[in-house]
Amino acid sequence: MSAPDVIVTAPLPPFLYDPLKADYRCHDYAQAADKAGLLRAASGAIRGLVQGGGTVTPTDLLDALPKLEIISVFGVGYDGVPVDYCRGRGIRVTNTPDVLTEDVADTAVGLVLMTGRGFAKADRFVRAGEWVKRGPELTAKLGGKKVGILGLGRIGKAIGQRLAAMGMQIAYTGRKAQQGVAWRFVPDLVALAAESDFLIVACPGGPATKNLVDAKVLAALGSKGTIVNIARGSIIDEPALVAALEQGTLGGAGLDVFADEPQVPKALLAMDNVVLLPHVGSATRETRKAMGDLCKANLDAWFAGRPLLTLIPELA
Ligand code: 8YV
Repeated sequence: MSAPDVIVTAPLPPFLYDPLKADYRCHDYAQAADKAGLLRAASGAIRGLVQGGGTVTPTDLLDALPKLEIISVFGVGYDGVPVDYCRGRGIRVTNTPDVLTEDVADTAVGLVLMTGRGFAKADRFVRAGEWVKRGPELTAKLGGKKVGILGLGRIGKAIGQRLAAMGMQIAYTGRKAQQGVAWRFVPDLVALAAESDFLIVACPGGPATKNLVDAKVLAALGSKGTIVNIARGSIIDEPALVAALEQGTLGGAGLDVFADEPQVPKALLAMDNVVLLPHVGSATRETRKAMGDLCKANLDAWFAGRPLLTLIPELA
């Protein structure tokens, strides 16, 4: 049997793309200068699609792929996949959960340390030659401070475990209280923000959570509080975030994700109480390789008629 045709809609690292090219006839839609031409030539043969976690897949692209059977996401988030549409057409959607949980949780801890203890600012202080002129500022102790986690999935739990080990007090919100979790459930996000020193965004992106962290939530977190986001930029109302930081009604922000990556609101660049990372939550060599292996393993399983390794819960 000839290699199945697969369309690639995001730039992929060589450790995923090379093995993919060895086993599949890959059509590089992400890099193609003539995307319409690529579709005219190959759309009728394409049976698989590979995309990144943040890639948005429009339904009109899927309409142009009548033989599509599977979307394999190189990432845990699939907020860019039109899930209802895929259900309607029987298209499977797989992702790469679990393998990145620890790294993303580490990134959240890093942002708590960099904002709370001011480590990013302190690094700039040394580099600017300020230390020889004066002593560094005192910051706030993290042990004993209150952390609210929005979204206690696998990543949220791993964040809670790490911060609890640092002596922080953990509470969470989400759709429902979770069985077997010792941390306190606070049903209302505004109430959780009001009591928290750090509010950590760890829920999935997508229409259900768009702008969930709005001006009201940010006001409740207030000038004593810091927002940390390792999930999706879409979950925070970004203009409201910028306004709250500009007005000093929010204490600080540690952000790994943004609404329009790689664009970052200019106003944030000049703020000393904000730490900005370029979406590096899962960006270690080990984890990206494991994500790539799982992304390909799902395709391999599908085309060999074996059970998928992961399938998104909405389609399970
Ligand atoms: C990756 C992510 O940057 O897993 C996700 O959902 O956002 C990140 O781990 C991305 O998926 C790489 O394509």
